[in-house]
Amino acid sequence: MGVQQGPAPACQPIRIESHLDGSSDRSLAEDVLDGLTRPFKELPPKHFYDSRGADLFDQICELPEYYQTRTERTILEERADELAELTAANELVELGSGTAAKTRVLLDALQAAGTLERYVPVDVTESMVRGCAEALVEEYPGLTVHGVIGDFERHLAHVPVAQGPRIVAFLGGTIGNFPPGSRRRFLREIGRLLGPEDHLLLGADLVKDPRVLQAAYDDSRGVTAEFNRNVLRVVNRELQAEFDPEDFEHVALFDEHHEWIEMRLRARRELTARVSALDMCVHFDAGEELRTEISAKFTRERLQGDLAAAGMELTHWLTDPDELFVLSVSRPAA
Ligand code: SAH
Ligand code: AVI
Repeated sequence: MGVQQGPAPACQPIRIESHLDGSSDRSLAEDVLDGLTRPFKELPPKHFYDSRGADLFDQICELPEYYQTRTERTILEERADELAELTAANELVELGSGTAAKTRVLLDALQAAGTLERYVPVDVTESMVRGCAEALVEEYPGLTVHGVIGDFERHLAHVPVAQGPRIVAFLGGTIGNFPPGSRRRFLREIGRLLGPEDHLLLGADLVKDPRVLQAAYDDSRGVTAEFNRNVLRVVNRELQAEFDPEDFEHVALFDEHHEWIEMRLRARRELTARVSALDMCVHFDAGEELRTEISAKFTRERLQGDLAAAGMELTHWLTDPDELFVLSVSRPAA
């Protein structure tokens, strides 16, 4: 249930709604119960992002091997004015907004064009939504922020009704973290946030040399390995479990058939860990793996196909000279 934190008369620049209210614990419990009792163990990647996981992700974005963030930022810097003119957007809805670091490039352009009125960040990490709302109303006088703390797979209906031309942004390549079937379903849900004149700005990582991909997910400083193991720390804290994250080795491999990266945690020894909140024990054989994330890589055909299946038409394909990453623009199909 949505809980509005404090009164929010029209003159208040910040309004934050939380839709988690303990349901995030339930969702983790369900995912652990379901994902850790299967023959091939799996957890969804959204559970990486407690505040430590969000910090680790920020560190990943600064790594030399992780080209995605700086490449997307450069594309945005080069094309933001064009996007502002194309969309004439009053508002920017951002899914998985994080620290909104790159978003500022777009907000700057919309402000310079004189159209910017409202920013709507949607993220499962409460501290991210609150922190960026406070920072942005300081940085952009006159901007209102309507933050939605929630799971974008369950709570998109709580995104407020559009107040004018809208951009929905889903940056960073997070669309690649969905498996193909749910990716199309999710894009269809996103389409429901768009009116006929609105635009979707979707960042996606492109297929490339597997060695470049491998290095991006297995960096030399071991930050990605820590990010990967963080999911076990989250399970320990939230569900009173007794995993020792050091019992697990970080594995990142490029699946050439599916053209996606898989991150896994591989048990270094046979072990059994109690999960007290669920009154259960989880057994791993030595070498057994838990899949923690897929990160799909795209070609133009793949993304266009996914968008078309979700009722959207690709209109612009903005990429860097090395074609590492794309910022795609699409609209509801006529
Ligand atoms: N958009 C930022 C952050 C990407 S990291 C960038 O481009 O750098 C992915 C973000 O999505 C994190 O902030 C994480 O908290 C959020 N996230 C992941 N799964 C989510 C879910 N199911 N619902 C809402 N937010 C989610
Ligand atoms: C958020 N998402 C797009 C990142 C990715 O590249 O798939 C998460 C990540 N996993 C390992 N490094 C970064």
